Amino acid sequence: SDRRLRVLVDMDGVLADFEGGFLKKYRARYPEEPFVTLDDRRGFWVSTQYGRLRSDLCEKAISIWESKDFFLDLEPLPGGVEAVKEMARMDETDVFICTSPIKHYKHCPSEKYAWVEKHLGHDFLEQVILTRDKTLITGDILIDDKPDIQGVEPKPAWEHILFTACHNKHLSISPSQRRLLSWSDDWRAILDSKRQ
Ligand code: UMP
Repeated sequence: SDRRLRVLVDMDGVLADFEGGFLKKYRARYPEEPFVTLDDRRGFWVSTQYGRLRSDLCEKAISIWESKDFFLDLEPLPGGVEAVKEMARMDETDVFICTSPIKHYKHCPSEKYAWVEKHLGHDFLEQVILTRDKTLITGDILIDDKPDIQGVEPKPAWEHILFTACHNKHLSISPSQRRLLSWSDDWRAILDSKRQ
């Protein structure tokens, strides 16, 4: 029906611990190199901050998430899998996982599907949307940790709910923008606020 609520949920930084998984594998592979603690992370792009630390560290950072098993091995963030499963069981609610794969496509897209199958079950593969442009996807809300979500559509259908992450927690956002502080925060109230 046209009354159903459509929720789009990002994967990296919202359901899967990209930042924690990155730092752990970066330190294991480059134990002698400097790194950025999660507390000191600023800005969405890990590669940009590492490149500012020392220019050659940009490509070392990229080498981590381009490696086999990086995306598959990411740990679920607390409460995310449970929240998405509960949303999917709610009346009049459709939930999709909306995630941007990296352009190095050897491992990332298939591992994103494998992660969803592992943590949410085979049937949930129906709900996966891989896109580099989330503005093209229609929905009532998009829960995403990236502060600026842009693409070819200047007026996306969704309201962006900023999911708090190490890299965005200090950002002051416009009074109109809403945050979800974690999956312990009241995501049900945000969904209810969008229902007809
Ligand atoms: N990513 C990069 N560079 C970075 C940080 C992340 O390419 O410095 C990748 C990881 C994800 C994608 O595949 O960007 C972000 O996807 P969304 O969370 O926006 O869906």
